[in-house]
Amino acid sequence: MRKLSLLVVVMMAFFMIVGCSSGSDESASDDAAEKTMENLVVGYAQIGAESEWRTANTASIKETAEELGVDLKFSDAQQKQENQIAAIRSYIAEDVDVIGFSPVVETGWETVLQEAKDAGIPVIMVDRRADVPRELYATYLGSDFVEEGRKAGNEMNTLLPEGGKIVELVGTVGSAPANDRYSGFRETMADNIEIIDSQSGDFTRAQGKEVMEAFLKNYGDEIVGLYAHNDDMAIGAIQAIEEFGLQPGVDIKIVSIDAVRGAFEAMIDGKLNVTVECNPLLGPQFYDLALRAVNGEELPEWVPSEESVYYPDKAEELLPERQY
Ligand code: GYE
Repeated sequence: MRKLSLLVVVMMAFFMIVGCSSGSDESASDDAAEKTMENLVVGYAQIGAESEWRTANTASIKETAEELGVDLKFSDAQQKQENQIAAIRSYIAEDVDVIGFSPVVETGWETVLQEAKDAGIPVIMVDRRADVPRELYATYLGSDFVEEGRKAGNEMNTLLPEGGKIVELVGTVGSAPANDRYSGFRETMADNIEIIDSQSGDFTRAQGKEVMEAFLKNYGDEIVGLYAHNDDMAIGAIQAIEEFGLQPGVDIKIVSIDAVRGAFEAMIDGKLNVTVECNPLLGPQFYDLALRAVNGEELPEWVPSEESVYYPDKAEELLPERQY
């Protein structure tokens, strides 16, 4: 009798262990199951709110998350790399499924990206690129900034067939778009055009205005052209040019990049000559790539976004269709 009850106890214990382990097998296979948008947790380390472009980009990231039912943790680094690094670290600590970020500058990301990799969290670079080894990120989604610079250079050549002296408002120092728009422009710029000064306006209207004021103070009406790395700096500069008593778009030809609504309005007013498009509506492509990365798919090194160039003659017609 005692033997029998011992056997029963042993058998019960056996079945309990098997039962438990098969239960944990199930949850293990749950973990390995394909993620969907509805159970995807994303940490997104945004740069800041420096321009109209960025505002549209943030809206696209947030609105698309809502539409898809993605759980989004979002942070704004106020244009500071240390804040972005801290945000990425907090997403690693929270064990999110995937991290998206727009590196404010190109260098200085290896350590934190290695931490994400060690934690098994894929990282997608959005809009701006960092200069890091390929194994530290899943993919880069963004524009061809060098090509944008080349297009801007060609536009300046057309606007100034006689050549002349121009000034340049550079974006955030050390950022991928500033570096690439700087070099792309110089690839196509005609020999009769001379860049007499080039300073950063940090991609903001306020600094674009301030730097243009200094340019005008130093060179006055010698300046026949302005190349601005984004529309916001061009819009700030337009104000400075008007306050100086010159006509923007006429006395000083202006080429900028982004194609935000403010640029279309300036073109309608005849104050901006050309804007080269840089598409900020990256939300849908970002979540698609994020989900694929989490589900273990190998992604291409770079997923480029499509863009165009816009002129004053179509600005009025196109403005109502612009989403940013
Ligand atoms: O052109 C500028 C913004 O990284 C492409 O950042 C982006 C740039 C954009 O502040 O307006």
